Amino acid sequence: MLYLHIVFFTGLFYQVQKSTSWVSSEEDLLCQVNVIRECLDYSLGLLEAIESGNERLLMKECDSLQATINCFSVPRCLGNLSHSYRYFALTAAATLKKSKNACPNLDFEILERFFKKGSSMTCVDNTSVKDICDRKCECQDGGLASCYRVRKEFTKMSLEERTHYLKVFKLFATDPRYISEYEKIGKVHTVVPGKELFFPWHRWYVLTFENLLRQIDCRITIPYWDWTKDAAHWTRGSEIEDVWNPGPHGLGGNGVSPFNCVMDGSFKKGEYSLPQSAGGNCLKRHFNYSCTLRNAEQAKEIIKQPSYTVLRDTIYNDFHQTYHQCVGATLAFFKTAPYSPEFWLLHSFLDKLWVDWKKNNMDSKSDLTDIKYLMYETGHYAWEYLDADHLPGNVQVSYEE
Ligand SMILES: [Cu+2]
Repeated sequence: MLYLHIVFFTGLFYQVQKSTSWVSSEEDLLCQVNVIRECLDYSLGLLEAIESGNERLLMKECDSLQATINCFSVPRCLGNLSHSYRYFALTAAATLKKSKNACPNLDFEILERFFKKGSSMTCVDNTSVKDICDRKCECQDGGLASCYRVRKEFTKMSLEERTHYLKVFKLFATDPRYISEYEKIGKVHTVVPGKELFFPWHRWYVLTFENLLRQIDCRITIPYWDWTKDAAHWTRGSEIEDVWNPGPHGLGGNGVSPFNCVMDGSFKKGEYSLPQSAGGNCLKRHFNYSCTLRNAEQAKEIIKQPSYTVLRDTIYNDFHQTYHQCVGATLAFFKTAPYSPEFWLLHSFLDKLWVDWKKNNMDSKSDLTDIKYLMYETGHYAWEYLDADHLPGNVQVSYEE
């Protein structure tokens, strides 16, 4: 009986391996192939055991099957191809668990949620629902439409959510599988476009970085930090919700002399360092305690006034440059700034201010539509990034207040 099951799974496995016709885009296919390759890597022994049909060998592979299940349990891409592999792992696990109690301790509940969620996706029209990748979608004609990635304010996220985000960030920044991608995306910032392309270029940059993190876990979005709400205490790390808190949900605090290395939190010296091409040093901060960051009143004012040029210049000089300089050290230099986690919280926030301004000033025009050359290093034109509701790759982004 067990043997028959095995033949069935092996058949399914090869069939699934060949079919790629469901896949929607090239990027998605790449994501799915990566997931499948990585997750099945844990089960190479299992696959061999399946092919050999040796039951005893198979029983020995319970742990590797569990590792595969755990790997498939993290959603990383939307497509049906990885869905089929999940199904494969789930059925294999269920069968082994049943067959003579081969692997009685297998836990696949976490994987089952994909299939439960899948079947409950027949949603009620005109309500909103979250998809597997946590995108907020509208229900239209019984299906999902208009799915948004939701970026959240960092200090309002739950501590678990923050910890998870930082864990994925750090995995991307330090794991040998991803580190070259991390280095590459940071290097793009060596030459930054001038003020003119400030908003669209950084929108591309944040989105591209977000896409990379979403290949590790597709529920991730880049949070923003609205420091203007509490500008007077921007250096504080003592409260549990503070950005600079030393806990696993925080970025750690100011650097310590003589070298200004960060010595606490998830990115402390010894646990995280910059890529070799950016100096290979510890993450450094050198808070300027006499700095005054812009406050909520000033933020409100700037997004109300109608001139795009005024918005851009004020955000660039008074919000952006100031923050880079006040935090100092790693964040103060083009070449190293993107290798600090605070860089992404900052640029996500500035992008939100642009979104908010646009909501308030629907009729205002920028000169960005007329730029005929591609934005540096991006392969895209500025006008492709003017609307957060319609971004390249069929992406829609919104910011939660
Ligand atoms: Cu910047």
